[in-house]
Amino acid sequence: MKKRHLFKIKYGIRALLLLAAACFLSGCSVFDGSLENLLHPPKLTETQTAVYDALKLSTGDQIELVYPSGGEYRSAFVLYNLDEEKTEEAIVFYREKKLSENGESGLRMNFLDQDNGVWTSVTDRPVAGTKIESVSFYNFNGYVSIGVICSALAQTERSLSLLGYSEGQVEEQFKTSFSFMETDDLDNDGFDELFYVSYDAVMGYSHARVLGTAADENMSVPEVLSTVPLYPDVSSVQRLSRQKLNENESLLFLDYAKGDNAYGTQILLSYKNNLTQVFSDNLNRRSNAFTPILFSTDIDGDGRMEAPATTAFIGYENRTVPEQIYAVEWYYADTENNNTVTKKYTTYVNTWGEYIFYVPVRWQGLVTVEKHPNSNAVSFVKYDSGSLVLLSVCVSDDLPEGPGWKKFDDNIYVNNSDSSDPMVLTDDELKNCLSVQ
Ligand SMILES: [Ca+2]
Ligand SMILES: [Ca+2]
Ligand SMILES: [Ca+2]
Repeated sequence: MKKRHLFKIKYGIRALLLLAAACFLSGCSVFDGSLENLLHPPKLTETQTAVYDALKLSTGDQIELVYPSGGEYRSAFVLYNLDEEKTEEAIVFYREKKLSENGESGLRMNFLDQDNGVWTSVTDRPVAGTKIESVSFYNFNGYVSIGVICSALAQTERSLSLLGYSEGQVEEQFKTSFSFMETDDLDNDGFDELFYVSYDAVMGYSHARVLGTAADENMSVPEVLSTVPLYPDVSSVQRLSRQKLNENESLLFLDYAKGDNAYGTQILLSYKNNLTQVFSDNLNRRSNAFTPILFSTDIDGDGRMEAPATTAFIGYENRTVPEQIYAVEWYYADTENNNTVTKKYTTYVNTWGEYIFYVPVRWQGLVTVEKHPNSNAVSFVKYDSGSLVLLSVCVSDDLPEGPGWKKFDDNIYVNNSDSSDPMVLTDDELKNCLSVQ
Protein backbone atom coordinates (compact mmCIF):
# COMPACT_ATOMS: atom_id res chain seq x y z
CA MET A 1 0.00 0.00 0.00
CA LYS A 2 1.23 3.45 -0.83
CA LYS A 3 0.45 5.99 1.81
CA ARG A 4 2.21 9.03 0.54
CA HIS A 5 -0.75 11.38 0.30
CA LEU A 6 -1.10 12.81 3.79
CA PHE A 7 1.71 15.28 3.74
CA LYS A 8 1.33 16.58 0.23
CA ILE A 9 0.29 19.83 1.87
CA LYS A 10 3.66 20.10 3.59
CA TYR A 11 5.49 19.71 0.32
CA GLY A 12 2.85 21.82 -1.43
CA ILE A 13 3.56 24.74 0.88
CA ARG A 14 7.28 24.24 0.41
CA ALA A 15 6.82 24.25 -3.38
CA LEU A 16 4.70 27.40 -3.17
CA LEU A 17 7.35 29.16 -1.12
CA LEU A 18 10.00 28.14 -3.62
CA LEU A 19 7.78 29.32 -6.46
CA ALA A 20 7.16 32.62 -4.69
CA ALA A 21 10.91 33.02 -4.20
CA ALA A 22 11.55 32.17 -7.86
CA CYS A 23 8.89 34.66 -8.98
CA PHE A 24 10.36 37.32 -6.76
CA LEU A 25 13.83 36.76 -8.19
CA SER A 26 12.83 36.57 -11.82
CA GLY A 27 9.97 39.09 -11.81
CA CYS A 28 6.81 37.28 -12.80
CA SER A 29 5.07 40.01 -14.73
CA VAL A 30 6.41 42.25 -17.43
CA PHE A 31 5.50 45.40 -15.60
CA ASP A 32 5.19 44.80 -11.90
CA GLY A 33 3.74 47.33 -9.45
CA SER A 34 6.50 46.76 -6.96
CA LEU A 35 9.02 47.90 -9.55
CA GLU A 36 7.34 51.22 -10.26
CA ASN A 37 9.66 53.17 -8.00
CA LEU A 38 12.89 51.84 -9.43
CA LEU A 39 15.16 54.27 -11.27
CA HIS A 40 14.81 52.36 -14.49
CA PRO A 41 11.24 51.22 -14.81
CA PRO A 42 10.81 48.08 -16.92
CA LYS A 43 9.62 48.76 -20.43
CA LEU A 44 6.16 47.89 -21.61
CA THR A 45 5.98 45.51 -24.51
CA GLU A 46 4.97 46.96 -27.87
CA THR A 47 1.39 45.73 -27.49
CA GLN A 48 1.14 47.01 -23.92
CA THR A 49 2.39 50.42 -25.04
CA ALA A 50 -0.20 50.55 -27.83
CA VAL A 51 -2.95 49.52 -25.39
CA TYR A 52 -1.75 51.99 -22.75
CA ASP A 53 -1.70 54.85 -25.27
CA ALA A 54 -5.22 53.96 -26.40
CA LEU A 55 -6.36 53.82 -22.78
CA LYS A 56 -4.95 57.27 -22.01
CA LEU A 57 -6.70 58.70 -25.08
CA SER A 58 -9.90 57.64 -23.35
CA THR A 59 -9.13 58.31 -19.68
CA GLY A 60 -6.54 61.07 -19.77
CA ASP A 61 -3.14 60.99 -18.09
CA GLN A 62 -4.25 61.12 -14.45
CA ILE A 63 -4.28 57.37 -13.93
CA GLU A 64 -1.99 54.74 -12.52
CA LEU A 65 -1.93 51.07 -13.42
CA VAL A 66 -3.19 48.54 -10.87
CA TYR A 67 -1.88 44.99 -10.61
CA PRO A 68 -3.84 41.96 -9.39
CA SER A 69 -2.03 40.69 -6.30
CA GLY A 70 -2.55 36.97 -7.02
CA GLY A 71 -3.74 34.45 -9.55
CA GLU A 72 -2.50 33.62 -13.00
CA TYR A 73 -2.80 37.12 -14.50
CA ARG A 74 -0.61 39.49 -12.53
CA SER A 75 -0.21 42.27 -15.05
CA ALA A 76 -2.32 45.44 -15.23
CA PHE A 77 -2.72 44.48 -18.90
CA VAL A 78 -4.63 41.28 -19.54
CA LEU A 79 -4.91 40.09 -23.13
CA TYR A 80 -7.59 37.46 -23.74
CA ASN A 81 -10.01 36.56 -26.48
CA LEU A 82 -13.28 37.49 -24.78
CA ASP A 83 -15.79 37.09 -27.59
CA GLU A 84 -16.48 35.22 -30.80
CA GLU A 85 -14.32 37.52 -32.88
CA LYS A 86 -11.00 35.69 -33.02
CA THR A 87 -8.47 38.35 -31.95
CA GLU A 88 -7.62 39.19 -28.36
CA GLU A 89 -9.23 41.97 -26.41
CA ALA A 90 -7.39 43.85 -23.66
CA ILE A 91 -8.45 44.59 -20.10
CA VAL A 92 -6.50 47.22 -18.20
CA PHE A 93 -6.87 47.77 -14.47
CA TYR A 94 -6.17 51.26 -13.27
CA ARG A 95 -6.91 53.81 -10.61
CA GLU A 96 -7.81 57.43 -11.03
CA LYS A 97 -5.14 59.48 -9.30
CA LYS A 98 -7.73 61.91 -7.97
CA LEU A 99 -10.13 60.28 -5.52
CA SER A 100 -13.74 60.87 -6.44
CA GLU A 101 -15.80 63.21 -4.29
CA ASN A 102 -17.55 60.43 -2.45
CA GLY A 103 -14.19 58.94 -1.51
CA GLU A 104 -14.45 55.82 -3.69
CA SER A 105 -11.20 54.09 -4.42
CA GLY A 106 -11.41 54.98 -8.08
CA LEU A 107 -10.50 51.43 -9.08
CA ARG A 108 -11.63 50.81 -12.65
CA MET A 109 -11.21 48.43 -15.55
CA ASN A 110 -11.12 49.41 -19.19
CA PHE A 111 -11.87 47.14 -22.13
CA LEU A 112 -10.05 47.72 -25.39
CA ASP A 113 -10.47 46.09 -28.75
CA GLN A 114 -8.25 46.06 -31.80
CA ASP A 115 -8.89 46.58 -35.48
CA ASN A 116 -5.90 45.72 -37.66
CA GLY A 117 -3.61 46.22 -34.67
CA VAL A 118 -5.06 49.64 -33.80
CA TRP A 119 -6.36 49.60 -30.23
CA THR A 120 -9.40 51.56 -29.10
CA SER A 121 -11.04 51.76 -25.70
CA VAL A 122 -14.59 50.44 -26.03
CA THR A 123 -15.96 50.51 -22.52
CA ASP A 124 -15.00 51.24 -18.94
CA ARG A 125 -16.44 50.29 -15.58
CA PRO A 126 -15.74 50.67 -11.86
CA VAL A 127 -14.38 47.79 -9.84
CA ALA A 128 -15.92 47.30 -6.39
CA GLY A 129 -13.40 46.96 -3.58
CA THR A 130 -10.07 48.49 -2.82
CA LYS A 131 -7.71 45.78 -4.00
CA ILE A 132 -7.81 43.41 -6.97
CA GLU A 133 -6.91 39.95 -5.73
CA SER A 134 -7.05 38.05 -9.01
CA VAL A 135 -8.53 37.84 -12.48
CA SER A 136 -9.72 34.54 -13.96
CA PHE A 137 -11.51 33.36 -17.05
CA TYR A 138 -14.24 30.75 -16.88
CA ASN A 139 -16.12 28.72 -19.44
CA PHE A 140 -19.57 28.08 -17.95
CA ASN A 141 -21.46 27.59 -21.18
CA GLY A 142 -19.11 27.88 -24.15
CA TYR A 143 -18.62 31.62 -23.65
CA VAL A 144 -15.92 33.42 -21.71
CA SER A 145 -16.84 34.82 -18.31
CA ILE A 146 -14.36 37.18 -16.68
CA GLY A 147 -14.03 36.75 -12.93
CA VAL A 148 -12.65 39.66 -10.91
CA ILE A 149 -11.96 38.92 -7.26
CA CYS A 150 -11.52 41.91 -4.97
CA SER A 151 -11.03 42.57 -1.33
CA ALA A 152 -11.91 45.61 0.70
CA LEU A 153 -10.43 46.91 3.90
CA ALA A 154 -12.06 45.62 7.09
CA GLN A 155 -13.98 42.92 5.23
CA THR A 156 -13.03 39.29 5.80
CA GLU A 157 -14.84 37.93 2.76
CA ARG A 158 -13.72 38.72 -0.76
CA SER A 159 -16.03 39.63 -3.59
CA LEU A 160 -16.42 38.02 -7.00
CA SER A 161 -17.83 39.79 -10.01
CA LEU A 162 -18.49 37.76 -13.16
CA LEU A 163 -18.56 39.72 -16.38
CA GLY A 164 -19.45 38.80 -19.93
CA TYR A 165 -18.12 40.74 -22.92
CA SER A 166 -19.89 40.88 -26.26
CA GLU A 167 -19.80 43.38 -29.10
CA GLY A 168 -18.17 46.09 -27.05
CA GLN A 169 -20.60 45.70 -24.16
CA VAL A 170 -19.80 44.41 -20.71
CA GLU A 171 -22.50 42.90 -18.59
CA GLU A 172 -22.24 41.82 -14.97
CA GLN A 173 -23.57 38.26 -14.92
CA PHE A 174 -23.25 37.57 -11.22
CA LYS A 175 -21.73 38.87 -8.04
CA THR A 176 -21.26 37.48 -4.56
CA SER A 177 -19.04 37.62 -1.54
CA PHE A 178 -17.26 34.45 -0.45
CA SER A 179 -14.73 33.07 1.99
CA PHE A 180 -13.63 30.08 -0.10
CA MET A 181 -13.90 29.32 -3.79
CA GLU A 182 -12.71 26.67 -6.19
CA THR A 183 -13.32 26.01 -9.88
CA ASP A 184 -14.08 22.47 -11.02
CA ASP A 185 -16.21 20.67 -13.57
CA LEU A 186 -18.34 19.00 -10.91
CA ASP A 187 -20.84 17.34 -13.25
CA ASN A 188 -18.27 16.34 -15.89
CA ASP A 189 -20.06 18.12 -18.74
CA GLY A 190 -16.93 19.91 -19.95
CA PHE A 191 -17.91 23.30 -18.47
CA ASP A 192 -16.73 24.99 -15.28
CA GLU A 193 -18.63 25.26 -12.06
CA LEU A 194 -17.67 27.48 -9.16
CA PHE A 195 -17.96 25.95 -5.72
CA TYR A 196 -17.98 28.64 -3.09
CA VAL A 197 -18.67 29.18 0.60
CA SER A 198 -20.19 32.39 1.92
CA TYR A 199 -21.36 33.49 5.34
CA ASP A 200 -24.97 34.37 5.92
CA ALA A 201 -25.03 36.97 8.69
CA VAL A 202 -28.80 36.65 9.16
CA MET A 203 -28.76 32.87 9.59
CA GLY A 204 -25.43 32.91 11.43
CA TYR A 205 -23.78 30.18 9.40
CA SER A 206 -22.16 29.61 6.03
CA HIS A 207 -23.58 28.02 2.90
CA ALA A 208 -21.84 26.15 0.14
CA ARG A 209 -23.08 26.87 -3.35
CA VAL A 210 -22.51 25.66 -6.87
CA LEU A 211 -22.59 28.28 -9.59
CA GLY A 212 -22.77 27.30 -13.23
CA THR A 213 -25.19 26.67 -16.03
CA ALA A 214 -27.60 23.74 -15.93
CA ALA A 215 -26.77 21.16 -18.60
CA ASP A 216 -30.35 20.68 -19.74
CA GLU A 217 -31.18 24.36 -20.16
CA ASN A 218 -29.97 26.76 -22.76
CA MET A 219 -28.91 29.40 -20.25
CA SER A 220 -26.62 32.16 -21.31
CA VAL A 221 -25.46 33.32 -17.87
CA PRO A 222 -24.27 31.36 -14.84
CA GLU A 223 -26.53 31.17 -11.81
CA VAL A 224 -26.61 29.40 -8.45
CA LEU A 225 -27.54 25.79 -9.17
CA SER A 226 -27.51 24.48 -5.62
CA THR A 227 -27.20 25.70 -2.02
CA VAL A 228 -26.55 23.70 1.12
CA PRO A 229 -26.09 24.96 4.71
CA LEU A 230 -22.82 24.09 6.41
CA TYR A 231 -22.23 23.22 10.05
CA PRO A 232 -22.32 26.36 12.25
CA ASP A 233 -18.66 25.96 13.20
CA VAL A 234 -17.48 26.06 9.56
CA SER A 235 -15.96 29.51 9.42
CA SER A 236 -12.71 29.08 7.59
CA VAL A 237 -12.52 26.44 4.86
CA GLN A 238 -8.93 25.47 4.24
CA ARG A 239 -9.18 22.96 1.47
CA LEU A 240 -11.62 21.17 -0.83
CA SER A 241 -10.81 17.63 -1.97
CA ARG A 242 -12.98 15.78 -4.43
CA GLN A 243 -13.61 12.06 -4.75
CA LYS A 244 -15.38 11.14 -7.96
CA LEU A 245 -17.92 8.35 -7.41
CA ASN A 246 -19.22 8.09 -10.97
CA GLU A 247 -19.97 10.35 -13.95
CA ASN A 248 -22.74 12.15 -12.05
CA GLU A 249 -21.64 12.00 -8.44
CA SER A 250 -18.71 13.29 -6.42
CA LEU A 251 -17.95 13.56 -2.74
CA LEU A 252 -16.56 16.91 -1.64
CA PHE A 253 -14.43 16.94 1.51
CA LEU A 254 -14.30 20.42 3.05
CA ASP A 255 -11.52 20.69 5.61
CA TYR A 256 -11.98 23.70 7.86
CA ALA A 257 -10.43 25.43 10.84
CA LYS A 258 -12.49 26.35 13.88
CA GLY A 259 -9.80 28.35 15.65
CA ASP A 260 -7.86 27.35 18.75
CA ASN A 261 -6.05 24.49 16.92
CA ALA A 262 -9.35 22.73 16.30
CA TYR A 263 -10.34 21.50 12.85
CA GLY A 264 -13.09 19.57 11.16
CA THR A 265 -14.30 18.13 7.89
CA GLN A 266 -17.73 18.49 6.37
CA ILE A 267 -18.51 16.10 3.53
CA LEU A 268 -20.96 16.99 0.79
CA LEU A 269 -22.34 14.89 -2.03
CA SER A 270 -22.67 16.53 -5.43
CA TYR A 271 -25.12 14.82 -7.78
CA LYS A 272 -25.34 16.60 -11.15
CA ASN A 273 -24.36 19.84 -9.38
CA ASN A 274 -26.91 19.37 -6.58
CA LEU A 275 -25.31 19.45 -3.15
CA THR A 276 -26.50 17.43 -0.18
CA GLN A 277 -24.91 16.80 3.21
CA VAL A 278 -23.22 13.58 4.20
CA PHE A 279 -23.59 13.03 7.92
CA SER A 280 -20.09 13.86 9.11
CA ASP A 281 -20.29 16.05 12.22
CA ASN A 282 -17.99 13.79 14.25
CA LEU A 283 -14.91 14.53 12.16
CA ASN A 284 -13.29 16.75 14.76
CA ARG A 285 -9.61 17.00 15.39
CA ARG A 286 -6.95 18.97 17.14
CA SER A 287 -3.33 19.65 16.53
CA ASN A 288 -0.71 20.24 19.18
CA ALA A 289 3.02 19.68 19.68
CA PHE A 290 2.49 15.94 19.15
CA THR A 291 0.00 15.90 16.27
CA PRO A 292 0.33 17.89 13.04
CA ILE A 293 -2.50 19.74 11.27
CA LEU A 294 -4.24 17.06 9.23
CA PHE A 295 -6.33 17.17 6.08
CA SER A 296 -8.62 14.74 4.32
CA THR A 297 -6.65 12.59 1.93
CA ASP A 298 -6.65 9.18 0.32
CA ILE A 299 -4.49 7.85 3.13
CA ASP A 300 -4.15 4.31 1.76
CA GLY A 301 -4.17 5.09 -1.95
CA ASP A 302 -7.30 3.03 -2.73
CA GLY A 303 -9.00 5.88 -4.62
CA ARG A 304 -11.35 6.72 -1.76
CA MET A 305 -10.79 9.75 0.48
CA GLU A 306 -10.44 9.44 4.23
CA ALA A 307 -11.08 12.25 6.71
CA PRO A 308 -9.13 12.43 9.99
CA ALA A 309 -10.50 12.77 13.52
CA THR A 310 -8.52 12.73 16.76
CA THR A 311 -9.21 11.11 20.12
CA ALA A 312 -6.89 11.09 23.10
CA PHE A 313 -4.95 7.86 23.58
CA ILE A 314 -5.94 5.94 26.68
CA GLY A 315 -4.69 7.69 29.82
CA TYR A 316 -4.64 11.17 28.22
CA GLU A 317 -8.40 11.76 28.30
CA ASN A 318 -8.33 14.19 31.20
CA ARG A 319 -5.13 16.00 30.33
CA THR A 320 -5.10 19.49 28.85
CA VAL A 321 -4.98 19.79 25.07
CA PRO A 322 -1.25 20.65 24.89
CA GLU A 323 -0.45 17.51 26.94
CA GLN A 324 -2.65 15.10 25.01
CA ILE A 325 -1.27 12.54 22.59
CA TYR A 326 -3.85 11.72 19.95
CA ALA A 327 -4.88 8.69 18.03
CA VAL A 328 -5.88 9.77 14.52
CA GLU A 329 -8.90 7.91 13.19
CA TRP A 330 -9.59 7.92 9.46
CA TYR A 331 -13.16 7.82 8.15
CA TYR A 332 -14.52 7.28 4.67
CA ALA A 333 -17.91 8.47 3.43
CA ASP A 334 -20.21 5.48 3.32
CA THR A 335 -22.60 6.27 0.47
CA GLU A 336 -24.05 2.76 0.68
CA ASN A 337 -25.05 3.34 4.28
CA ASN A 338 -27.30 6.43 4.50
CA ASN A 339 -24.49 8.79 3.54
CA THR A 340 -22.75 8.53 6.86
CA VAL A 341 -19.09 8.04 7.72
CA THR A 342 -17.37 4.82 8.78
CA LYS A 343 -14.06 4.41 10.58
CA LYS A 344 -11.42 2.60 8.58
CA TYR A 345 -8.20 2.99 10.59
CA THR A 346 -6.90 4.09 13.94
CA THR A 347 -3.39 5.47 13.64
CA TYR A 348 -0.65 7.34 15.38
CA VAL A 349 0.75 10.14 13.19
CA ASN A 350 4.06 11.44 14.44
CA THR A 351 4.73 15.13 15.03
CA TRP A 352 6.45 15.96 11.75
CA GLY A 353 4.57 13.46 9.65
CA GLU A 354 7.54 11.20 8.89
CA TYR A 355 5.50 8.11 9.56
CA ILE A 356 2.02 6.79 10.29
CA PHE A 357 1.57 3.84 12.57
CA TYR A 358 -1.62 1.84 11.97
CA VAL A 359 -2.67 0.71 15.45
CA PRO A 360 -3.54 -3.00 15.17
CA VAL A 361 -7.06 -3.91 16.23
CA ARG A 362 -5.86 -6.07 19.15
CA TRP A 363 -4.09 -3.03 20.63
CA GLN A 364 -7.01 -0.63 20.40
CA GLY A 365 -8.21 0.57 23.79
CA LEU A 366 -5.42 -1.34 25.55
CA VAL A 367 -2.28 0.40 24.34
CA THR A 368 -1.18 4.00 24.79
CA VAL A 369 1.68 6.13 23.50
CA GLU A 370 4.48 7.64 25.52
CA LYS A 371 6.85 10.26 24.25
CA HIS A 372 10.52 9.90 25.18
CA PRO A 373 11.92 13.03 26.77
CA ASN A 374 14.74 14.61 24.74
CA SER A 375 14.40 12.42 21.67
CA ASN A 376 12.20 11.87 18.63
CA ALA A 377 11.15 8.47 19.95
CA VAL A 378 7.75 7.28 21.07
CA SER A 379 6.80 4.00 22.68
CA PHE A 380 3.59 2.01 22.41
CA VAL A 381 2.93 0.75 25.91
CA LYS A 382 0.38 -1.68 27.35
CA TYR A 383 -1.91 0.38 29.56
CA ASP A 384 -1.96 -1.83 32.65
CA SER A 385 0.03 -2.30 35.83
CA GLY A 386 2.87 -3.98 33.91
CA SER A 387 3.35 -1.11 31.40
CA LEU A 388 5.09 -3.44 28.94
CA VAL A 389 6.75 -1.47 26.15
CA LEU A 390 5.58 -3.23 22.98
CA LEU A 391 7.31 -1.09 20.39
CA SER A 392 9.38 2.07 20.15
CA VAL A 393 9.85 4.13 17.00
CA CYS A 394 12.50 6.81 16.61
CA VAL A 395 13.16 9.37 13.88
CA SER A 396 16.90 9.88 13.87
CA ASP A 397 19.89 10.17 11.53
CA ASP A 398 21.86 7.77 13.74
CA LEU A 399 21.15 4.50 15.47
CA PRO A 400 19.55 5.42 18.83
CA GLU A 401 21.45 4.47 21.97
CA GLY A 402 20.49 1.33 23.87
CA PRO A 403 19.88 -2.29 22.95
CA GLY A 404 17.31 -3.61 20.48
CA TRP A 405 17.13 -0.77 17.91
CA LYS A 406 16.97 -1.73 14.23
CA LYS A 407 16.91 0.40 11.12
CA PHE A 408 13.44 0.34 9.51
CA ASP A 409 13.81 2.95 6.77
CA ASP A 410 16.14 5.88 5.96
CA ASN A 411 15.84 7.71 9.27
CA ILE A 412 13.27 5.55 11.05
CA TYR A 413 14.49 3.15 13.72
CA VAL A 414 12.34 0.60 15.53
CA ASN A 415 12.73 -1.32 18.74
CA ASN A 416 10.26 -4.21 18.77
CA SER A 417 9.79 -6.04 22.07
CA ASP A 418 11.21 -9.57 22.29
CA SER A 419 8.73 -10.41 25.05
CA SER A 420 6.53 -13.48 24.55
CA ASP A 421 3.45 -11.37 25.32
CA PRO A 422 0.80 -12.05 22.62
CA MET A 423 0.38 -8.31 22.09
CA VAL A 424 3.88 -8.03 20.63
CA LEU A 425 3.93 -7.55 16.85
CA THR A 426 5.58 -10.02 14.51
CA ASP A 427 8.06 -8.60 12.01
CA ASP A 428 5.46 -8.94 9.25
CA GLU A 429 2.82 -7.14 11.31
CA LEU A 430 5.28 -4.35 12.04
CA LYS A 431 5.99 -3.94 8.31
CA ASN A 432 2.25 -3.69 7.64
CA CYS A 433 1.59 -1.25 10.48
CA LEU A 434 4.38 1.23 10.03
CA SER A 435 4.09 3.41 6.94
CA VAL A 436 6.94 5.79 6.22
CA GLN A 437 5.75 8.89 4.37
CA1 LIG B 1 -12.04 38.58 -29.67
CA1 LIG C 1 -19.74 21.29 -15.45
CA1 LIG D 1 -8.45 5.66 0.76
